[in-house]
This record gives sequence, C-alpha cells and structure tokens, in this order.
Amino acid sequence: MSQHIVNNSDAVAARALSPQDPPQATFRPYALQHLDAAPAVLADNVLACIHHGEGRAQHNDPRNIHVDLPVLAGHSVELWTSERPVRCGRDGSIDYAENGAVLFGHLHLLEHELADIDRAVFHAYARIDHCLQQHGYPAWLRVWNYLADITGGGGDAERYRQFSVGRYKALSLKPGFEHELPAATAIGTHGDGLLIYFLAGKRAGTQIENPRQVSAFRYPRQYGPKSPSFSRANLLRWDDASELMVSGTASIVGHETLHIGEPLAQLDEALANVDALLAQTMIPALQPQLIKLYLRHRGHFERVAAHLAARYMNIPCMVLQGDVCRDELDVEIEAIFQAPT
Ligand code: 3EB
Repeated sequence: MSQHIVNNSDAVAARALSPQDPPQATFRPYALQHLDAAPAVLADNVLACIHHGEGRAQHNDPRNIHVDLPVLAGHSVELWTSERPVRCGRDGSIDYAENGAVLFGHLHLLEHELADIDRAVFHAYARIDHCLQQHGYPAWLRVWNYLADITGGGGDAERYRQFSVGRYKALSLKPGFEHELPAATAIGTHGDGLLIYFLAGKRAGTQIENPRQVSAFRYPRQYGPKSPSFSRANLLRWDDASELMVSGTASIVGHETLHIGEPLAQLDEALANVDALLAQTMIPALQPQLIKLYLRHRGHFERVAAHLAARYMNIPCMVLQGDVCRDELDVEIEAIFQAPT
C-alpha cells in the first residue's frame, strides 16, 4: 500500500513522507529524450515514442503514440527509453511495451466507440487494469487522457463529466482506490475519439495532494455525477532518484476556477499549485525535467510562453494547443521533477 498525503482540510490526518516509505526497488527504469522528429524505425530500447501534432498516427509499431494537438513550441517527439531489454506486444486493443520494472501502454477509442462515453471509458479503464494485473504491473503511476470535444454536451451529459463517471466506475472497483490514484492529465482535442496512454509499475507511488486545492476525487457534486479519479501528483522513489509526476494543474483553488479571462494570472496560480505540491514532498532538490503547457487559445501563446520561460529558465518546455476540461480555464501545466537520492 502506498501512503497518502491529504489536504489539511481532509478528515484523514496528513503525514509526512519518511525514508521508510517503500521505494520501487530499482534504478529509474527509463529515460526521456526530446526530439524534433521521430525515428523512422524505433530502436530495441524504446518503451514509447510520443508524437505530438495534428493529423493521424502511424501504427507500424505498438510503441508509437500519437497525440493530436498542435505543437506551438518545443520538441514534438518524446521518447521514453530503457536500459533494460524491452518486450512489446498487444493485448486486445492495448498496445504496450514493458521492461521488467514498468509497462508503458496505450489504447485509442474511435469516435463511434464513444456513443456512450461513460460505458466506453469504464470498459477501457477496466481492460487496462486487467492487462496491468495480467502482466504483473498492478500499479497505475501516470495516465494521460486526450478526448475530442472534451467540453461538448451540456450539464451532466458533458463529455468530460461522462468520461469521469466511466473512469470512476472502473478505478473504484479496487478497495482503497482513493489512496492509490495515478497522476493524470485530461485534455481536449479537435481530433477524434479518446487516446489513453499510461505508465504502470510494480508498486504504487506516494499519492500527493495539494493543500491549496480540494482533492479532485472529492470535488463537490456541481462538477459532475462522479468526481475525477486522479491524484495531484505521484511521487516515485527509485533507488537512484525521486521523481514527482505532476498531474495537469490549472488555476483552481479550493475547487473553484480563479482568474477567468486572465491567462497570465491563471498560469501564475497553476505555478503556485505546482509549488505547493513540491513543498508537500519535502524533497528540496526536485528539479523540473520537462514542463508541458496546454493552451486553449493560440492567441495567448506569446505572452503565456514568455511568462513561463521567465519562470523556468533553461528548462525544456513543450507548448501544446489543447482544451482544458473546464470552459473557463485557458491554461494547464504538467511536469516531471527529479532529485537524486
Ligand atoms: C482540475 O484540476 C483540472 O480529470 O484526469 C487536471 C488533470 C484536470 C487531470 C483528469 C483533470 C484531470 O480539475 C482538470
């Protein structure tokens, strides 16, 4: 079981991280590279090759993943490599690669498979969970969801809300699921269907919540029939490094959206939320490896990107045009931080 860092306001008492927390008991089993173009043929040591940009994916290799969002800045290709031998395969509709320590996989649902989003997402998440159990990687560590027309539909029929219901139904089947939720991203595309890609491991990380925000899994009813099942961040403890996987983070304080119509102020609020997560870890040396910024409007790019660059100098930054899952939010950021142990 992992430990759970909770909101100050939560009923469960917060506890500090301690050196006794179980590590993943292996060296960090992957490395990330950023490239301007994907290799034509993936080398044996590749776990995943994530292409960003509008258009269709090439499906010649189960490790190729295509995120259908325009790239406004930064490298468009993210390559996850492994020093250990990689085995890849396909389990039903799930493409995956694993190296004995982690499994990286993805699944794409076409738009016609999303007629009933709640049901489709339930089945997708349940199938992924089953696949992870079968292959011996029972712990969801990080998951990315890219859903076309994410805020389409009104009220509780909104696509994102229906997505949240299906995800909840699948993940809540596990006892104590609110203590082992993965870090997540959920962003809207102007493409087709739903892409889910994920990193899973042998054991859960440490779930980190943000004292400035109500935990997403405890959002009140006004945001939908079921709360979003994700943690604000997941702290992975490898033998050689601590790694903080920060979820998509927006200008939300408590559970409310702040700074509507002010993208720069939204970015500052999101950055303050990331800082609050870093403080929760009590690991002073965590350094950003990559910041990803999602921007709803291309027209905000110059100002927002300059603001982010001033804050995170010399840190690789990828800016993608994507829709945040509340209409009034213009920006979202996600990040991976690392510190040597
Ligand atoms: C939020 O904090 C903003 O539903 O998986 C950020 C990251 C958001 C992940 C998800 C949603 C998700 O509520 C939206």
